[in-house]
Amino acid sequence: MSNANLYTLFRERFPADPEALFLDDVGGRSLRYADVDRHSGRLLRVLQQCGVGKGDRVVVQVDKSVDAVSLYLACLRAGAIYIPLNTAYTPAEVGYFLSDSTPRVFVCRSGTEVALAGVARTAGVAEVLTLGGDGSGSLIDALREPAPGDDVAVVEADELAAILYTSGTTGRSKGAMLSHANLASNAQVLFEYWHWRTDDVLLHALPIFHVHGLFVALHCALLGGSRVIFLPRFDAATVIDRLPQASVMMGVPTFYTRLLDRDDFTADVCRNMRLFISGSAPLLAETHRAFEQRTGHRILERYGMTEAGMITSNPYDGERIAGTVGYALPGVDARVADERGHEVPRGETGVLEITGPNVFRGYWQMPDKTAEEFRGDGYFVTGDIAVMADDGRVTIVGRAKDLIISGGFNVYPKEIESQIDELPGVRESAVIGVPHADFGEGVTAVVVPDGVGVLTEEAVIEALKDRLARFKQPKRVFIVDELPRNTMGKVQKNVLRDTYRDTFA
Ligand code: MLC
Ligand code: AMP
Repeated sequence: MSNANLYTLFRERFPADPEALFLDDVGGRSLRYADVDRHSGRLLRVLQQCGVGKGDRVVVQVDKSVDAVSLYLACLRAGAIYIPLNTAYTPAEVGYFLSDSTPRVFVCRSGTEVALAGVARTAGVAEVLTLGGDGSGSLIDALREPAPGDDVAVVEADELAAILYTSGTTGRSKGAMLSHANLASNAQVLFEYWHWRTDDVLLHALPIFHVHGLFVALHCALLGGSRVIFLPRFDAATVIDRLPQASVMMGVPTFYTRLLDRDDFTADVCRNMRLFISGSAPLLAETHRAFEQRTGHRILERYGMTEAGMITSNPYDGERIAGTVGYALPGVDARVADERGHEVPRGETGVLEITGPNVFRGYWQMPDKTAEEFRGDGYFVTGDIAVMADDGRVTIVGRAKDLIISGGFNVYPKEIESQIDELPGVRESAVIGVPHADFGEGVTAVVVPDGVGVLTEEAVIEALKDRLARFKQPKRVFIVDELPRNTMGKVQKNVLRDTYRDTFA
């Protein structure tokens, strides 16, 4: 029987050269392809000793590192379900994910295990480990102990490899279930579509708890047996320093605007680059133009989401048109539809719906929510408003879902509004995204006090500190007498967006 485990696909393609580097240079540590099996095999053994087997969840909230990548690969090999969490999440937020996913093991950053022990216990998590090399309970310390496992669990194509949480319009995060086949098919398509080469060198500055940095970037590199310059985070000066050694970079639009803000970002710095890719949020046409003027490179913009990996892409050889996200990827079928799921004529606006081998298996333990977001004929409703040209080229023109994207991170207003509405002195609130030169959209709250006591911007921001990850916290809070409403009593967020559009100008 053949094994659909994604790890076997990667392993088949590791380069023969024992010196070939996979991860290069994060904090001075590297990982050769020749060592990937052994390194992930040791972590595999530790996971197995903790009782992790097929279908068990492993929740991971750790800093970006060589070991973190090995832990992901170890989970694949165990047939376990990998659940990465944004390192910015507060203990309160982590508690929700642990209770919802009920993992066998939770791996956190060393130094946070005490703060997180309480929420882990409440969620009934048996093992809390760290990757830290600090003694007790650390996976890294265990690394020195066990002989590496060399097994790779046999899985069916539809078995789950990962659950990635994505917030919802109801304010409650949903776990998108992704199978080995979802991930493998998308990786193989992108590898071909973007003409990946084995001698490509990927500059990797994205976080590895989201689709973009974890799957899109790392999977392409693994399929190529390519080298990855693995930076702990995006820092424009470091990126400029390392770009001359790279041939491919992937980033969110903020990466590109921050690079353009610097005089030392020049065409010469990009002399060995083959491809710059942007996604996760809309890239402004003006950024696309400025980037080409400065470097001679036309950024290739693609579009995707947690539930489906990559969906459309501008072509590698054909025209990369600013402001568009290109064509449905091979194997993906996309249509623009009205609110009943009927396809609208080309050139007209509607919601983008998709099917394909990349589309997820549903939301973890939310069958009703899953059913709501699929049409009867199997198309998944993305919630993005799009127009499709006669030749199939897609332009994203808006969002049907109430979502803010700040620096490539999604923020669902409902979640923030619920937190603000619970604060003493608040009657109600509305959270909007308004243009922000650095983050694309800046989270902004408009709050109506309850008339008892005095409510200030500072007090609201302070009160949210322990409740919400920093990137979700409003960068500005406006206190107003009332919110604009339509005749149905619904808050008019478009009016608010207009009123506050120059907040970060
Ligand atoms: C950090 N902060 C943010 C923020 N990131 N605030 C709003 N939005 C963000 N994205 C906070 C910091 O905590 C800090 O708070 C302050 O803002 C300024 O921080 P900074 O030093 O300027 O931020 P930095 O650490 O440089 O991070 C910015 C960034 C990062 C853009 C490099 O956010 C990032 O790497 N984003 C990539 C997100 C991503 O990978 N998305 C892919 C999702 S997958 P304070 O209080 O300290 O001042 C997906 C599917 C698809 O969407 O299609 O790809
Ligand atoms: P996430 O849930 O983090 O995966 O975010 C997915 C959402 O990001 C999509 O539904 C889109 O709204 C948005 N997105 C991703 N790529 C692009 C892009 N190139 N242009 C516009 N929006 C994008």
